[in-house]
Formats: sequence, C-alpha cells, structure tokens
Amino acid sequence: MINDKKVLFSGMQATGNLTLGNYLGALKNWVTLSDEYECFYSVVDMHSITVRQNPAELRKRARALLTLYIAAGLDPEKNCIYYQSHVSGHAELAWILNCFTYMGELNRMTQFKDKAAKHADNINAGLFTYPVLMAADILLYQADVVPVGIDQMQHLELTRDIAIRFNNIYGDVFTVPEAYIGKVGAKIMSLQDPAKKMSKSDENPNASIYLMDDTDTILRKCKRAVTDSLGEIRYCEEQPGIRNLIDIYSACTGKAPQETVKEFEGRGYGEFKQAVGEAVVSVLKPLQDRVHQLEKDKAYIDSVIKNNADKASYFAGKTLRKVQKKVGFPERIRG
Ligand code: ATP
Ligand code: LTN
Repeated sequence: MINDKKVLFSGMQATGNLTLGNYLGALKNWVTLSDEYECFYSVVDMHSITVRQNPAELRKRARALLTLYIAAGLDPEKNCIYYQSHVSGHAELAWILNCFTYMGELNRMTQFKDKAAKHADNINAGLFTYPVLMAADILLYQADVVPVGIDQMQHLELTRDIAIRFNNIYGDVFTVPEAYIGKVGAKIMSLQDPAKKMSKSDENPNASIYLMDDTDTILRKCKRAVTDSLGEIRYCEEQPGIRNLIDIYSACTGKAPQETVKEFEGRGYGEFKQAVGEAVVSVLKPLQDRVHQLEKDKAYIDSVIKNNADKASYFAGKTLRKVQKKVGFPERIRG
C-alpha cells in the first residue's frame, strides 16, 4: 500500500508504432484504473534491447511512448510515469530473482520460444531471462495488480511463483500480484486477418491502425477491412471481421456491442465501415493533438522524466534494501 491505495504496475515496450489495439486493450484501461490505484507506468526500455535496436530510434520511440502515456490521460503528478532504465533497482533485483528462477520454468515460456524462432541469429541470455526482469519490475514496487493482455499471463504466473518461492524462504517480502485483464477492447484483431490480433509488428500496414495515422489513412484502412459476403451486421463467431469492427466501434463510442448491432440493423457494410472509421478518428484525433501539444513543451516532459525517476527510485530502493538484507548482502556503511 502507498498512500492507503493498492499499488498497480504496468509497462509497455517502445518497439514499433503503437496500434489501436494497444490503446483500447491497454492504455485506455490504465487511465480508468489510475484513480483507484497508486500507479507505476513504465516505458520498459531495458526489455527492448533483448532484440537489436537502433539506439537513436529507441531513444526517440521511448520518449514518444512516454509522451503518449500523458496524452492518453495519465496525469504524471498522480501516476509515476518513467523509464525503466532510469531506475537501477530493476536490474539489481532482476539479478537476485534470476537466482530464484529455474531454467525449466524459463524454457516453458511461449513468448521466448516465439521470439527465439523469429530472431534465430540472436538468441541472447536477456531474451531468455526477459520474464525475470518483468518479475523484478512488478515486485520492486510491491504491486497488487498488473493490467496485462492475455499474452502476458504466463509471465505473470511466473512472477507470482517467484514471489511465493522467495517469501517461503525469507518471510513476507513480496506482495504476490494479481493480473487485471480489461474487458472492453480486450483483443482487437487485425483488419486484414481477423483470426490474428492487431499487432505493432505486423508487416502489413493495412492490418493495423496506428495511433498516429492521419484521418484519411484511418478511414481508408477501415474501408478496406476484410469482412464476409453475408451482408448482415451481427455479432457472432461466424463473422469475425464484422465482429471485430463492432468491437472497435463499441470501444470507441462506449456502447455495448448489442447496441451497435441495433444501431446498424439493415444497413450496409460500406456505411458501417465509414462509421467505424469516424468513431476511431473521434478518439485518435484529440489524442494526436495532445501529443503534438506536449511535444512542444520539452522542459515539461523533461521535468516529468526527472521527477518520476526519483519517485520510482525511492520506492524501488525500499524493496531492494529489504531483499538485499534478506539474501545476506552486507549492509552498506553510510555517512
Ligand atoms: P508486438 O507486435 O511487438 O508483440 P503488441 O502490439 O502485441 O506488440 P505489446 O507490446 O506486446 O503489443 O503489448 C502492449 C500492451 O498492449 C499489452 O498489455 C497487450 O496486451 C496490449 N495489446 C497489444 N495488442 C493488442 C490487441 N490487438 N488488442 C488488445 N490489446 C492489445
Ligand atoms: N512484457 C510486457 C511489457 C512489460 C510489462 C512489465 C507489463 C514489461 N514489464 C511489467 C506489465 C508489468 C509486454 O511485452 N507487453
């Protein structure tokens, strides 16, 4: 608990351009949760280097992501928005937790298997221990809840196992975190293949709506979305393309899927796709305007980066010192 509130931790990697899926499935939920919890939202740049990055590009994307957190409505006075690499405690705790994690556990991680297959020329130890760094992120702040997509559940289960294992040896050191899976927009699918999730690493740019796409591009991508030949707007498994568009429209307008179905009863796909595009624009345009506004204020963003890194370091340091003592590291002599 911090300030009588439960603690929430989440993070995103600054790799690729963020999609509507990232916004509706993650960022938007974060904003809703930010009143109820004491929140830490990190730009997890240390995770990013598990695959090769262009340094200038990574720096640029990391700043853009941090700016986007604020533009999406996370108040940096209330939420700790910071770069993971600015708080050395993440790496320090990750090392200790590495010694409490088994090779067999890490070998079972499906994300590792996927990424190792994708980057066969660079299967580095960091990629293998990626979930341990993620566990360190979460446990360092004694987080109670962690909003994540379903794809990250396996990593969260591992985090819980590591925390419980550590607590069993040393007493109650870590809070054992729970996952929080949002309902609305939980899984936005690709516009070109509704069997696949919309993903920022998709090679086909028409498959995803990027958060910084302009109005014409958004409308065009929605118009070209793959649907079916049934010609009826229904929310069902047999029409995954239409179902996905209903999900997008509903998430953008705040309506329930059934309400959306009623609204478009008897109308054609062309008209519906246009409405979906407009609903997306009505959400993304103000977000983009805020991003551009914030980008102009370099000093403000710099102050957020500094102040929040200090705040995160303070809380991280508390846990880290406790853990170091428990495992038997000699106390530092100060003064
Ligand atoms: P990549 O393609 O690089 O794997 P990604 O687009 O899948 O990236 P992540 O960085 O893995 O995104 O995820 C960031 C957050 O956004 C996670 O909480 C994840 O669950 C959520 N998210 C990603 N894609 C979607 C989607 N299509 N629908 C809903 N939520 C999503
Ligand atoms: N692995 C996550 C990003 C991530 C994260 C975290 C999410 C790193 N550390 C801690 C929640 C909590 C991803 O790829 N989406």
